Amino acid sequence: MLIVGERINSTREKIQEAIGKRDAAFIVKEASKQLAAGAAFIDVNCAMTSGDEVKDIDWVLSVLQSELADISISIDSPNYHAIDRAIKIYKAKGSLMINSITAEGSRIDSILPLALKAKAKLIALTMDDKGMPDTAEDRARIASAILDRVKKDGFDPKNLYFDPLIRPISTEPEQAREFLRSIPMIKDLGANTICGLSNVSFGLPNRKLINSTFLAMAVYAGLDAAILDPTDKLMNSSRIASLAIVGEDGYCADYIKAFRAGSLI
Ligand code: THG
Repeated sequence: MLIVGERINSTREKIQEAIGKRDAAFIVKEASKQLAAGAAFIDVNCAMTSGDEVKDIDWVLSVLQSELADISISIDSPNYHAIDRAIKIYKAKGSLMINSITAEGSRIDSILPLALKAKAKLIALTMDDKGMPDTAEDRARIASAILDRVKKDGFDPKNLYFDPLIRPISTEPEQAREFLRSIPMIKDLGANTICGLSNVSFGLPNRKLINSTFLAMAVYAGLDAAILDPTDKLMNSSRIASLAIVGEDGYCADYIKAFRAGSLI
């Protein structure tokens, strides 16, 4: 399972502060500890900062790649200009992921050429002009339309990750089930699946328990990648145990290694 570390997000106050103060050491530390905990990509979101997202994402990427020469970055922005700048500034030896497009035509038309040129992976939210779908079938229908569109321009579905968008079970108790049902349907189209987990527990106490249990269920459903905090011990334990249970950890080698390293809960 591909892990995208979520901690460098300007919705977190500490990150907003660090970007505002140009605290390079803090940003590098946030990336390093996520990489050490197993993140393959580091998600970077600068939308809630000074008001100049382009300048801020430029600074964050410069700082990260100057200390971590082979870092892979997920550019978390719907903003064409921020994505364009991030791609231009990125010189590290890893790869890029663009987070994200939707079924909205204008956004695909502008961002898809950037992804193709940068040979980046691409996250597509299963969302259209009508908003977020309720059912698994609607999620798969939107994914199929996006897939047809990106294939037409020669984008390799191997590099496409659909996010079926999880919604809070506190207000919509049927939504986690619809999400989970959509995973195999989308994978059958020939693309990958990804999601952020924290929305599932919105409005509930002890959110980490809900998030990590949901991750286990999503692993069983076949989720290929997740945007999460890899330094969260419960989440990490749940991920490693689930992968062993579904047979994606040969001889439970990663599980045993994590146990010996003391990183399981
Ligand atoms: N799908 C895609 N991209 C996404 C999301 C998604 N990007 C943003 C988000 N969702 C995933 N990233 C984060 C980053 C930080 C936090 C949650 C999700 C976070 N949450 C704590 C909370 O909500 O209480 C705050 C903890 C803290 O402040 O330290 O930090 O779904 N494609």
